[in-house]
Amino acid sequence: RGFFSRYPRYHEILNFMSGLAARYPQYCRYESLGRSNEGRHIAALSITLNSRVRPRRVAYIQAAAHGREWITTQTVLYLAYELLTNIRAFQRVLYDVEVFLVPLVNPDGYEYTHTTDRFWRKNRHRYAGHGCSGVDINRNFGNHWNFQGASQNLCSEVYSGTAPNSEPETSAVVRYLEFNRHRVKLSLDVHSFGKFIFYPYGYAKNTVPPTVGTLRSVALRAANQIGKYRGTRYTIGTSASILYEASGSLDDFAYGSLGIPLSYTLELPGEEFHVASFDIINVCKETFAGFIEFIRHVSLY
Ligand code: 0X9
Ligand code: ZN
Repeated sequence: RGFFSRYPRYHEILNFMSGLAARYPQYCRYESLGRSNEGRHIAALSITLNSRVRPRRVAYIQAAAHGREWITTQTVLYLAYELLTNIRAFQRVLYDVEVFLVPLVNPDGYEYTHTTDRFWRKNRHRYAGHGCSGVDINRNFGNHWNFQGASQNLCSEVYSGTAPNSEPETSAVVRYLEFNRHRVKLSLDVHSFGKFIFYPYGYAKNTVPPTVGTLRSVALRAANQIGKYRGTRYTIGTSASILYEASGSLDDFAYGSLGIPLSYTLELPGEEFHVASFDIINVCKETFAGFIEFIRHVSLY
């Protein structure tokens, strides 16, 4: 498919998503969680075995909270495409599980990386009288907000915003997760790059969550599945211990504030946030195996 051999723009992504929902109405719903700073939709796809029945559990997967991490959107769209075109093969995994996908959390930042600056990370919040703009959505969540690895300097790449949840992109996600907190068993925040699977907590070193054993073993299984395609090897741990401390991120918020038992940040492969066009499909395929493994564990809750 041509769609996975290049990087689509915002409108193409929305067309792809609504196209899937139109083609598979019995399994798929298209919705908007809200609008970004610049008014774009935070679009979502809900995938179930029967769209008239509300499953007891939800697997939540989001991508591109950081504008420049293009490959992440593609892997989540590929997941939607593969599930829907092959849904009978996933009957067991999807039993009483709704897969809820938000492939483009930060559409403004994403579009800006296509038009103006390939390496833009933050959203596009503008402040009157300031030269710098943008809040790091992955520092804007309300768990240890602005505690470490975040900045109150507007010009910083990790500017945490004026308050927890100050950004429309953050609050669209938070509203959905809070409303569904008892159903959501998995939260996967897909980023790039580095081939890491991070579990909580990321806000400080040597903070180990009570269920670290489960978090590790599910991550290990997912990493194993990813490796089967072409030997890609992931490193598993907390971001504080293997990358850096950073607070106000979705992983800590989902686990620590909402009690979502399986909460992770994935850092996909890539070189300096980029994956070459010819390689998009390979990253999509290997990551797909990992996604399915994560989703498989949702049915145990
Ligand atoms: O810094 C981030 O937001 C993530 N890395 S990225 O290079 N994609 O920007 C890592 C976040 C890991 N989670 C926590 N530190 N809580
Ligand atoms: Zn990122």
